[in-house]
Amino acid sequence: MSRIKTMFVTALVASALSAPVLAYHCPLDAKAIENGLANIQVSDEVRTKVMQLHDEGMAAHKAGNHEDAEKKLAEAMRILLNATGM
Ligand SMILES: [Cu+2]
Repeated sequence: MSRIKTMFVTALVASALSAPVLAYHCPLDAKAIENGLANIQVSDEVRTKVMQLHDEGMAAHKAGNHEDAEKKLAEAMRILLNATGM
């Protein structure tokens, strides 16, 4: 469990740090969030909130509104990271 968590957090941080390099990485962020939810135990409240932001983010991404999408996906990742206690 803790090794998976470490890998997940590493992926999240890498994704966050890559923001200035890649123009848009909404699908990568969404994937990281999905992996996180699959591998980390979080409360139903956190899961619901994270999934809502994930879905809103991907909807914005599909609509071509990538800045908005990344804001929502970043917020979802922040909530997930907080939920891990790191
Ligand atoms: Cu996008």
